[in-house]
Formats: sequence, structure tokens, C-alpha cells
Amino acid sequence: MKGGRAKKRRARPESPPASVAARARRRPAEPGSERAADEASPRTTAVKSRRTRRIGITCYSHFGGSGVVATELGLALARRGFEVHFIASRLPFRLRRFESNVLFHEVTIATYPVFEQAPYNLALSTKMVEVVENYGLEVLHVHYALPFAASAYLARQLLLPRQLGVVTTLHGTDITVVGIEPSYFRITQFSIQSSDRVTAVSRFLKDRTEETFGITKPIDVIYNFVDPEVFAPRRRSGLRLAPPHSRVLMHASNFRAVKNIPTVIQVFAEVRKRVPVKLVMVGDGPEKAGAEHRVRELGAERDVLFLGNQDCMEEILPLADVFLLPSSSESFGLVALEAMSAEVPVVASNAGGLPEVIENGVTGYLHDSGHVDGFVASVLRLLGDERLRRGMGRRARRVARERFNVNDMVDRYVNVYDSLR
Ligand code: GMT
Repeated sequence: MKGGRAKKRRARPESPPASVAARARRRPAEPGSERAADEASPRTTAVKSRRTRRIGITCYSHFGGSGVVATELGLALARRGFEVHFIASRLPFRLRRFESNVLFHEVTIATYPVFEQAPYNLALSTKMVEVVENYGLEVLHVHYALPFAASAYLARQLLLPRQLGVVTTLHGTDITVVGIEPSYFRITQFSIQSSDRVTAVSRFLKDRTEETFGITKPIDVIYNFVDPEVFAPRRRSGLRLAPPHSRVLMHASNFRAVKNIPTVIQVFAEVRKRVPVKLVMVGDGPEKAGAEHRVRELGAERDVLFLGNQDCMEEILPLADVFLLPSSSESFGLVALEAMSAEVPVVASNAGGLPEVIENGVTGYLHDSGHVDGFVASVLRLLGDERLRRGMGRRARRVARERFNVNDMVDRYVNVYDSLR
């Protein structure tokens, strides 16, 4: 590390010349420096991964897939010996296990009457700089482009000539919904293009980012992942959401417009006419009140359970017979993968990245997001044929375990970090 403040700090050993993006390599290493020694020695992944590595992760802490991915990635890295620093507005909700090498740094925002809105992204940049300097971080990995990639860019500029790698993972609506707003388009484009490495959670999202923002930097697709030991088929027979004769249709989301909540209710209403079924709705968001209202209009209150936000999805998802996700846009659909891992077949829309996760007719069924009859037919088919449902569930779990395994995806993220050295 070259920053003056970093040199003065002696309390903890500094890591080897860090986080070095291509731009850093252009500067020759000082003879006798750690970096020169590092560059002279043969580089193998094994050697690199044995070193203590220090990484900062920024994500949204409230309920949502990007925060889940960021947190599970951080925990997995910590188990591999990384020192992981979460830098966020509050403790990420999935950070519920203690690992001694996981630290949390809360971004505090000073308010002042002059501010119309307190500038969180600036407070975040400042906190990033502070943590990088105090702990010798090599890489900042931000999840969700807006505003985190811009905050990381600013932090990196503030830290110059110290070198810091910035990795941005694109998750979905940062590209498809909010990043394309005229108020944010240019800063989103600039901060993606300025990141050292960019990853996207599906091929769909990579293509959409390139098309929409004209990004020329290579974007690696690293799929979201699941731990099949955690999301496993039903274990506790005592836990039920419906009486034995009734089936459970489940939906979980942040209840935003893209989740197509009215279709969930409509599909349930049609299915209910033919088989005894309970609808279990997990999560909260702007569309929830409307959904509750519609359920009351249908007189179906006794058959619908709105659980609100829940922390332990691994206990709830296995209780479903079918999981329903008719989103109008979905870059990946992490919750669908978690359901699959729990051996629950998914009926979903063929939007966005969902066809990369769910194979139509093999691990679930896919329909156009507005095709209510299609969703109804597929749900009825699964609920009416236990052999089909169980077979599909087993295949779904196998795909989750084999194609979306946490260990493989964490390997791929580690390769991204290694490429910055
Ligand atoms: O935009 C959202 O819906 C929130 C966002 C999040 O932070 O949870 O979800 C996106 O990221 C998830 C994790 O990568 C994906 O599984 C979701 O598909 C994606 N949501 C959308 O594309 C709508």
C-alpha cells in the first residue's frame, strides 16, 4: 500500500500490495518491496487464497435478494479465511451467524436543516475510505449499482495513490428499473464502466446492461447461489401452514409492482375453486395492502396467510407444495432457487433471467407474466399429481445443488478478486 496513513499504521500487519487493478500494474514495483517479491514469485491460486485477504462489502441491509447474496457471500468468504467488512446503513438482515472475521461498520448520516435529503452516498464513500485505511482493505465489492458503485468510485478516487479494487455486482432493478431513470442514467453508466470488475447475476442482466448502457467493459455472469444444506426439504413434520387435506401455494417477495401480486391472488382464486388450497404470502411492500384488500373482496381471508417479512425462509419454503413467482421482470429470482433447493417446484413467468434458473416442464413451469390461465393450469397440474410434483421437486433440488451451488459461485467471486491483484 502506498498511502501515507497506511504506512504509519503499525498496529496490525499490512496485507501485501493490495487490490491492484490493471492500472496499478502499470507502475513499476519498488525494488525490495513486498509487491516486487510478490510479482517475482509464481502465482498460484492456492498460494493466493492462503493469504489473509481483506474485503469490504456494501449492500442493502433490508429484506431483498441482493442483500442475501452479499451476506451469504461474505460469510462464505469469511469461512475461507477472508477478513470481511460489511459497510452498510445497518446490519444486513441475513447476517445472523457470528464469524470472528466478519466485522460490521455502520454508515452514519449527519443531518442538517439545510439538507433537503441527507446525502447517504457521500457518507458511505467517507465510511468506505475510513475502513479501507484503518483495516487495509484490498477490494470493495458493492452489490447493486445505485448508488453503491458511485460511492465506491468516489472512495477509490479519494484514496489515490493507494490502490483499491472495485467490484460491482448488478442485481436487477438497478439496471432494469431505477438505473434507466433519466435522473440516474449517466451516473449508473459511468460508475459501472469505472468499476474494475463487473458481474451480473444472469445472462439476461448482462445482455440488458450492455444494450441499455452501452457498457463495453466485460461483464462476468456469476449466478446467484444457494446452500443446499440450509435450504433443504421439509424436516420438521410438526410445522404446518394448512390442514392435511389442503395444499399450500406460496409466494414471497418485496411486494413491488414488478412482482405482479394481483396475478398471484387471481391464480389462487381460480385454483381455490377446484382444490382446497391455502395461499401463503411472505414479505412486505407497497402492493401488500391492495392484495389484502382483494383477498377480503374474495371472502378468502381464512385461506390466505400474510406472514410479512420473515427471516427464516429456509423453514418456511419447504412447507410449500408449489411456489408461484409471476413477476413481470426478474433478473434471477433468488427465492425461486431457494424453493427449488427445498424440493419445491416453481411456477413462474418466463421473464428476464428466470428461464436460466427454471427449466420449463423439468423443474417447474414457465408462462408469460400475464398468462393467468397458464399459471392456473400448471399449479392445478402439480397439485393434482403428487408423483409429478415430487419428481419435479427432486429434479429442482438436484439442479440447485449442481448448477447453483454456493461453493462454485464463491470460487468464481474469489477468481474475480484475484484478477485484481
Ligand atoms: O429489485 C429488486 O426486486 C430487489 C433486488 C434485491 O435487492 O433483492 O432483487 C434483484 O436481485 C435479486 C438478487 O440478485 C434477484 O434474485 C432478483 O431477481 C432481482 N429483482 C429483480 O430483478 C426484479
